[in-house]
Amino acid sequence: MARKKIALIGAGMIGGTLAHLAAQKELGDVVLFDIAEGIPEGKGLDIAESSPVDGYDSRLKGTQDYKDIADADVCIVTAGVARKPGMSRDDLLGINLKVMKSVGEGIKEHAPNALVICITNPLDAMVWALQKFSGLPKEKVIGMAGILDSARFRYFLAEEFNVSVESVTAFVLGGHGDTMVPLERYSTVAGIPLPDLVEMGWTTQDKVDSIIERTRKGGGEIVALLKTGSAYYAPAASAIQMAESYLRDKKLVVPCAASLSGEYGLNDLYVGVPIVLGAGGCERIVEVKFSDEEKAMFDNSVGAVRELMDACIKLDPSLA
Ligand code: A3D
Repeated sequence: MARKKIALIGAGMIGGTLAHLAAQKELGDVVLFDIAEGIPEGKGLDIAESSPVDGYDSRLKGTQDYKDIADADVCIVTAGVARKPGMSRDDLLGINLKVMKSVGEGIKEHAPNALVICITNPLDAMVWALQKFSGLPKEKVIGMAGILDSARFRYFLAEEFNVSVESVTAFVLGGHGDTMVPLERYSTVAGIPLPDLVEMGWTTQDKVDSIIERTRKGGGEIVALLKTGSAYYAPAASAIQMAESYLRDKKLVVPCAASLSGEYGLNDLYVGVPIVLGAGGCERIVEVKFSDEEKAMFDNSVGAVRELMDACIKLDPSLA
């Protein structure tokens, strides 16, 4: 069987990390595409030169030509600009919307059968625009945010309980931003929900509340530390898990930004919800029952996503 092909659109901090992980895991051959000359070629060659040491067989190629992504099985999009201290994800909208247009057209022409995973911020609005610009089926265009936000929540909880990160499951839904919705009832240690753990004296509600607040601001915490850009190791690992679930038809149930068509009472909108991610792309959207308080948080988050979509439509009326 021929190797799969992974196209990375954007070869910056996340793109380079994605290339390294995809090659190490032998997910397929990797094409790094970027408008910056030399960067994708240099990163591709550097990673390829580590392959004899690490013992993996993936070919890597850097390029500025969309023709090289031809017939990719997966395209992971990080093209655009990242946050610097003092910037919100929404500040990126104007620049990155234009980037989504050119990327969408490139994918449409050269890799129309790919699964497209968008990472570029502001995530929910950008993946929505990318689907429209590319014209690919909605189930084949999804956004990475929920796995990362949930991973941050899981990591902080595992630290608090002094247990393995693998024993902690967590659920963060809604838009990727300060309005994201971490769900306590669906977050567990070995199946025991967080509210029960509070009752059992493992932690206090105050601690849980501060962990939720830290999770909401998790991206900003890294931006403030790095000063020159935003997180890239954990975002790349999260997107690679999505690519792997698709390529190996694992059907992981993971929170992703997915296009809703009636689920949660919403239409023509991307927001973070649990999905079954398999060979068909987004194969199923899981509709979680919300409490009144959770529903209010989710609605608030959806409102924030809609505002960003409206801002996109103002800039590019073809999206309406
Ligand atoms: P960075 O290292 O700046 O890489 C972006 C790359 O995109 C650069 O190499 C640019 O040259 C390239 N680029 C710009 N315009 C184009 C274009 N038209 N076509 C192709 N390439 C282009 O950023 P990064 O890798 O750190 O972050 C990439 C994006 O991911 C940013 O928008 C971040 O805000 C976003 N991000 C999202 C999350 C989520 O959880 C959703 C987390 C972290 C970062």
